[in-house]
Amino acid sequence: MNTAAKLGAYGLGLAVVFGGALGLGNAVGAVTPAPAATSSHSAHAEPVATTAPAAIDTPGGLQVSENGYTLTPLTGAIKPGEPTDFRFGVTGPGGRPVTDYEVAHDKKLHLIVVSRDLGDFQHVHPELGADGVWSVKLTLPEAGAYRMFADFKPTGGEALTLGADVLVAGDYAPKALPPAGRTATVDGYTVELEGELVPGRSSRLALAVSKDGKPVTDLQLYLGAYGHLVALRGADLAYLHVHPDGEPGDGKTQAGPGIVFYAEAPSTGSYRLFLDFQHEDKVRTAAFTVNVGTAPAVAAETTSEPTPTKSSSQDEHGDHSH
Ligand SMILES: [Cu+2]
Repeated sequence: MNTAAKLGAYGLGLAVVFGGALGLGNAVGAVTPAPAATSSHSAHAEPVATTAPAAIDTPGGLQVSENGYTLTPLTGAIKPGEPTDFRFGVTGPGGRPVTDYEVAHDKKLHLIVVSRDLGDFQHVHPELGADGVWSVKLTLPEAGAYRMFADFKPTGGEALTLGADVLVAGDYAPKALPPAGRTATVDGYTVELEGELVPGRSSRLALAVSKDGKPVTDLQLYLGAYGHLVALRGADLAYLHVHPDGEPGDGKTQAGPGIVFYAEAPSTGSYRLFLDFQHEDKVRTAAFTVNVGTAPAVAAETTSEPTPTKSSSQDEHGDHSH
């Protein structure tokens, strides 16, 4: 079987397994090899006019510097559980501090800080000083490693998510990722997840919010939307590209119970999804673990006994500084 035929068969397989709403055309397009990978030494892929979806770039959040923009943490030692004046800057091409940003989802910059084991999640909005230094009061609850993600679009530049590690001194006891599941609870709310993450492709995720068994249909706007979804890959905290389906005021986007997103999982693996939503004047975060793809055969053979589960360590944080 030649390569094209193999790819074709693969495409067909994908269409059968995942094809539902996407259709065969899409599925085949997704595996059409991009002509970029040639023997040429040039790192510059020519812009290619093609109907095939572009290959997924390196996910965000894994680099402290990208496209000439560099994230510079400025905070010194951080103690667990103590409020910190968390500060950082972004420099642009030429090394100058970036002071002009475009507003996206109501803010010039979104800062996500998660513990490395994904047990703690915070989504906050720092203040920008005239000198280009961002600052926000932040409490990192426990010792260990954290990743900060700065999600922003410099004026005149591309949207970026830069990532940097943040360390908190002390004894560190990492927790396992909570087991995969389609239901998360937070503050008396239940959120159900529908849809699958598909490696290498954008796919639809629908989240439905209910309280006391009743669908919530009066979600409040938070940062211009009824929900915000952050998705991170467990093994390296790659920050997935997520965009909402529709927007409030377009005549079809409802204030719940359903909130729909399109998300791109760059590979198989375990992911943690964090949904921020606002109801009754409070922002809450529901979190899910999602496994994408199948576990290696070796692992499957050795897991005849149930994995020890820490019962719902879904310690969600509603603390959002706005
Ligand atoms: Cu934000």
